[in-house]
Amino acid sequence: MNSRRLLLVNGPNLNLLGTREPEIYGHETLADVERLVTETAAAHSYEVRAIQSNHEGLLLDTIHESRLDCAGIVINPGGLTHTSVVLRDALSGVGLPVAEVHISDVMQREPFRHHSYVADVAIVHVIGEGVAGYRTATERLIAAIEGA
Ligand code: CA2
Repeated sequence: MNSRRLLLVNGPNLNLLGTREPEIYGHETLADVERLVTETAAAHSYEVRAIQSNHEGLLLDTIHESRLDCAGIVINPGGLTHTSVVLRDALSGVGLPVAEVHISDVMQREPFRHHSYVADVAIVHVIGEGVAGYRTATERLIAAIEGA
């Protein structure tokens, strides 16, 4: 296992970041998110493998493969947060430390966004800090990996 690589997962529709609904998700793009996490991790000598997909199975396959060469997972599961037992099982199954990020404050939105299937398999939760929350999540995850 490469202990200095993180997997960054962005789920369905997050490829649309920066193109619509800026009042909820801001103006930054998915590329900005991936750059932010990559730079944050690099400051701690970690590299990042980034995936965004609108296909649940591809997300599961990528998470499964990460168990071989990653030290942890930063994930914004998008809408799968609120629906997907299989995503939760994949994260639980690989056994890596997980940081869950949400750009918006899901607890202040519709009731169906209040429950997360991922929350109790994640050790870090960052909600409602905008895109900057990915930096917070990455730093907290690395601190946890390193036992700080
Ligand atoms: O706040 C978050 O980060 C969410 O995970 C985003 C998901 C939503 O289903 C969750 O409840 C909360 C939606 C991602 C879609 O992102 C878009 C971005 C720009 C334009 C349209 C969709």
